[in-house]
Amino acid sequence: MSRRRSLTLAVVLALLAIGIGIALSYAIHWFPAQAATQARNTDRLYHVLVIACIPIFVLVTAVILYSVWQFHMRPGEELKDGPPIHGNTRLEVLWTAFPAALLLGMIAYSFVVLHDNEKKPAREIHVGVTAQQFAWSFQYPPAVTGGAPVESDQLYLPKGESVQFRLHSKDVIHAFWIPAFRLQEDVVPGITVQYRATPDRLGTYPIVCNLLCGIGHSLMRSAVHVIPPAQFQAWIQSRLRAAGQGAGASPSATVAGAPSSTSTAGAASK
Ligand SMILES: [Cu+2]
Repeated sequence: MSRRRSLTLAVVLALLAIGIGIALSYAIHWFPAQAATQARNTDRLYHVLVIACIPIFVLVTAVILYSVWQFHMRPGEELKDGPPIHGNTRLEVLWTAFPAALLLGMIAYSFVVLHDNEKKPAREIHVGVTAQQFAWSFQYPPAVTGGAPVESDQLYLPKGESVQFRLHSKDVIHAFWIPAFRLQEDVVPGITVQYRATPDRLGTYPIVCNLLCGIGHSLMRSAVHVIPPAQFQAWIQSRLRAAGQGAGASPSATVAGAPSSTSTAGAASK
């Protein structure tokens, strides 16, 4: 086969591989459900990066395979040296400038998406997240409950409302991860870490500690329940009532325990 024809064949195969790669990146569902606005932004970013990377991967692989195919040593040439060439300045400028521009573009787009995800919305509620070996607990301050603070071991959030989480650790470093929100943040003892999300899909999704924190690390899981705002208010009210009825109810009494411990909360849990 002439070199021209084999080059055409290589280009056609490369284009085919790019098409298959991009089709696969769409056809396969790589991620869990998207349950927050931030998740949609993050997934779009991921898709753009994958689609930008597929042609690069194919180009590099195609050049390597083409060179192996066309320029390998034939029998009897084992002791021959390659031709003494100086290089190609134009090519070298191109293969430095093009990846640099591409990389800067991807960095700029990532920055914009992450910046958007962390932007302070006009209205948001605050929820405390406390990590300890090996459990999560969630604190709703009076500004959210309209009464005494409420504590829960499951996270309840109203759909469509922005939440700023304030993460604390009582012992070692943990990582607060809600895969459905596509966000993860280290929870470091001694400091308060902030983390924002706007849940926009009803349902129950896992909360995972994603940093090895000790022997019970794999059990350090909880769940986030995204519920309609009215149901969220009902859940808060049921928690306040349960706290009021508790033995020695003090104004600062908090309620911990299974969310289904009262019938109202059970109904609110989905
Ligand atoms: Cu852990």
